[in-house]
Amino acid sequence: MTYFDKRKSMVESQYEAVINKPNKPIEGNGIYERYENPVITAQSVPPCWRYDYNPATNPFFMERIGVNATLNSGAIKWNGRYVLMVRVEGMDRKSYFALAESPNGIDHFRFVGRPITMPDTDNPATNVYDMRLTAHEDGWVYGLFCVERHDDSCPSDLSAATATCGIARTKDLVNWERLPDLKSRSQQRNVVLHPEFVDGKYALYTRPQDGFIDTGSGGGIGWALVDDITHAEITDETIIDARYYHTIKEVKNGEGPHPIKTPKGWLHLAHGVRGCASGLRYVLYMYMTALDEPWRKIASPGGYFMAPVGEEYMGDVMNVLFSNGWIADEDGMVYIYYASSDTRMHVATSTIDRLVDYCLNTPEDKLTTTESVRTINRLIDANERFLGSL
Ligand code: M1P
Repeated sequence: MTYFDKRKSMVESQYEAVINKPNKPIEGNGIYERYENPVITAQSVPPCWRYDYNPATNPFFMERIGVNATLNSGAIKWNGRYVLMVRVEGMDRKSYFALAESPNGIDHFRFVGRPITMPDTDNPATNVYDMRLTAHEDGWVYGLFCVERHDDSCPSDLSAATATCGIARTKDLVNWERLPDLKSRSQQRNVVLHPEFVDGKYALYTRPQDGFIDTGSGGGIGWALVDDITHAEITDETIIDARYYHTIKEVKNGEGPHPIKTPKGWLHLAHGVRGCASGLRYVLYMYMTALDEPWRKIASPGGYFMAPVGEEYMGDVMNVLFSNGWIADEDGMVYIYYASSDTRMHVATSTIDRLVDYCLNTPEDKLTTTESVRTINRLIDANERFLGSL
């Protein structure tokens, strides 16, 4: 066997082992279950996307095009399969979108076809990432994503960048029609399309921000109606989930995937960011809005829903959980796809009933220590009925 053949067979068997590794739940806090293994990592990317298979041009069977990370993925149930629109980040720092699918939503995720060729607009992007998938009632599946370009108004600053919302739509997840980018007075990242028309218009969850990283005066998650998605422009924007001092979303927040409709309201998953000595800390939180007024908050469970644990703390950007994809099955199961530390994809499972219960019955953050202690005492008082004097 040649060196080339040995390496090829080793790489291929390692790849198959990664793809076929079974997953199982490891934690139950009553709200959701985490799973033992990530669902997608850089090693899940097919060898034929990374290796030159010609022994004449690649005698050492070297990896030619490396993958740095697989992260922030949109999600959709498609033809009975659990499909992720994965943000694959190459070793060259450029992200691209690629589809991976699984028969059960928790393991055996396999990339299919090729990386997505996303058409550019007249103003080409340097980088695109973090697609939110929405099967809209107009019959299209939309992908809204962040488009990053150098900020040419600061020619001497190599790190100056702008964030804009890119919009594309598809009927098959593979071939995409690119629409003009969202027009907005501010920069925008984490923009999400609501799945239904509201007052006959397209509805967006937005995240106005002053700069590429800083949200600055952008007060939180916004809401805007758009007449024409093929020339989308934000004219009015109202903040529906504000940031607050000394909370998990003090520095910034952003809508995750589009909300899930339940008989009791819309379930929202979002990320909140706060600063600490080691940098920024990204956690996931939830809130609910009214069924007939998806911009009106009706529940706001205090604190975070999920924060990094164990190896989730470590990766390219430490102390980060981020989610832009979840799937609600008809039987009420919910698959929450989240990335840890901008490096790998995981799944957690729950049910609509449990998530609604979590949102409606978890006490709110009343913003001070005194109020937090009061809330705990109210719980202990109520428990005395069952446990005797406490
Ligand atoms: O590095 C953490 C996340 O930072 C950004 O999110 P936000 O705009 O809310 O700060 C995004 O670049 C996201 O991709 C990344 O995971």
